Amino acid sequence: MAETKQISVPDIGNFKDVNVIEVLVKAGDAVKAEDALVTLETDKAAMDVPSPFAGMVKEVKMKVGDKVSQGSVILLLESGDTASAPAAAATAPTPDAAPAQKSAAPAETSAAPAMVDAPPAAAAPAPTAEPAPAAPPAVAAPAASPSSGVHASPAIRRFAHELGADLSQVKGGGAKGRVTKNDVQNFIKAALAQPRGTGGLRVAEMPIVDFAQFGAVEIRPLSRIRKLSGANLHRNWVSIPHVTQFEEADITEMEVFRKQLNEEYAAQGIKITPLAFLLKAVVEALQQFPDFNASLDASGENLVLKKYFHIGVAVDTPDGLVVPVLRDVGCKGIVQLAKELGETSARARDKKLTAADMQGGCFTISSLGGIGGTAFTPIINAPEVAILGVSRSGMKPVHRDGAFAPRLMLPLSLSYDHRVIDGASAARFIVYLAQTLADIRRLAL
Ligand code: CAO
Repeated sequence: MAETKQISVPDIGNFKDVNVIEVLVKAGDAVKAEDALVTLETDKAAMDVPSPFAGMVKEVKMKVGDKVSQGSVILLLESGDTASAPAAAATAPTPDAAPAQKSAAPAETSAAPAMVDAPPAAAAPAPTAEPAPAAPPAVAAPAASPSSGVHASPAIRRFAHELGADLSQVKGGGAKGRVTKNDVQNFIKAALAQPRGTGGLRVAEMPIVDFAQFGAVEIRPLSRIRKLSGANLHRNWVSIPHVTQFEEADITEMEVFRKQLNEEYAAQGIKITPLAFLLKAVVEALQQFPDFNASLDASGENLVLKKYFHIGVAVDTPDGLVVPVLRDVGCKGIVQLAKELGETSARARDKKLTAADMQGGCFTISSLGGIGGTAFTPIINAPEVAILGVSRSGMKPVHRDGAFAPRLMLPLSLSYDHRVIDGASAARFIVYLAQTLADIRRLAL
C-alpha cells in the first residue's frame, strides 16, 4: 500500500548548516532508490543525498540556498513498497552517484574540486557567451562556471574540473539530462579535436621559491571569493586584447548638485556619491554606442546586442572583489540608484549576495574614487566588452575662455575589448560620457 514518508538529511559527519546548492527533484517526480535528491555543499566538498527507496515525490521541503543539518527534512516521498526503507533518513550522502562508490563521507577536497562548480560568489559571467576564439574551444576555467544548475554528481563535477571542462557546456546524456562521465569525456575529445591556432599561450614556468630561506613568513590561504575571481580575472586578462582609454570629466556643476541632493536626502539615510550619476551617465552612453552594451557569442563571429541595461558595480569586500549587478539602470533615477547602490554594497560586504545578484550584467563600473589614485586599467568582466574605471576627482586648473579656472575633474579609464571596439569608438564613447557628466541636464533628455 502507498505510504508517505518524510526523507531527511542523514548523518553528514560533523557538518552543520550546510548549503543546499541543488534541488534535483520536484513534486510529482518518480525517483528510484539511490537517485540523488539534493546536493549539499560544505566549505570543503559537495555531496549528493540519494533517495533511500523508490517512490513518487509528494512535496519538496528544501530549496536552493537553505542551510541544513542532519535531520532537516528534504521531502515527502510516497512509496508503494517501503519494505526497503528502514529509516526515514536518506541514505548516506555520496560524492559519487556512479557505481564505484569509494566512501560515504563527503569528498575531501584540498583543491576544492567539488566546489568549483557551485554558484560562483565572485563575478561569474555566463560562459556560453564568452568570447574565447584563441583559447581551446569550449574548455573554460571551471572555477568560473555557473554550473550549479547542471545535473551531475560531485564525482563527475570533480572529474570535469580535473579535465578543465566547463560543465555548463556539457550536454547531459544520462537520465533527466544528467551529465555522465562519458559525456565529459566526449566533450573533451570534441574540444581537443578543434583547431588550436598557433599553440596558445606559452609562458615560462613560474619559479617555486622557498621564501622562508630569506626570513620569517606566514601562510594565509586565499578566500574562496579571491580564488574564483582570480581565475576569472586571469582568464579575461590573457584572452581579451585590452586597451584602456583615459579621459577627465569636468564634474564641477554635478558636484554642486550632488552635495545639494545629499543634504536633502540625508534624513532618509540615502548617501549620494558620484557613482549614482556615473551609472546613469553610462547607460546614456551605452544607448548612444550600442556596441559597448554587447557580447561576442560563443562562435566569436556575432555580436549579441542587448536591449536592457544592467550595470555591474565592483565592490571591495574583506574577502575580495565581487560584482553585483544593478538592473534596468536606465529606468531609475539618481536617488533610487544611490539607495540601491548603498543596499547592494552593504549586502556584498555582509556576504548576502546570491549568484543571481551577480548575473546578467552588460557593462561594469569599478570605482576607486572613494580611496584615491589618478588612473588605473580595469580588467574587462567577460563576456562584457568594456569596463569603466573611476578614480578620485580633484581640483585642477583648466584653460577655458583664455584663462585658467579651477575645475573639479574626474578621471575615467575605459578598458575595452579591441576585437569588438575600435580605438576611435572608445574615444567617442568616453568623450560623450565626460560631456554628459559635465552637463547632467543631458541625462533628462
Ligand atoms: N572622487 C572623489 N570622491 C569620491 C569619488 C570620486 N570619484 N567616489 C566616491 N567618492 C567619495 C564619496 O562621495 C564618499 O564621500 P563621503 O564619505 O564624504 O560622503 C567617499 O568617497 C566614499 O565613497 P564610497 O566608496 O563609500 O562610495 P561609492 O559609491 O563611491 O562606491 C563602492 C561604492 C561599493 C563601489 C565602493 O565602496 C567600493 O567597493 N569600491 C572599490 C571597487 C574596487 O575595488 N574596484 C577595483 C576593482 S579592480 O579592477
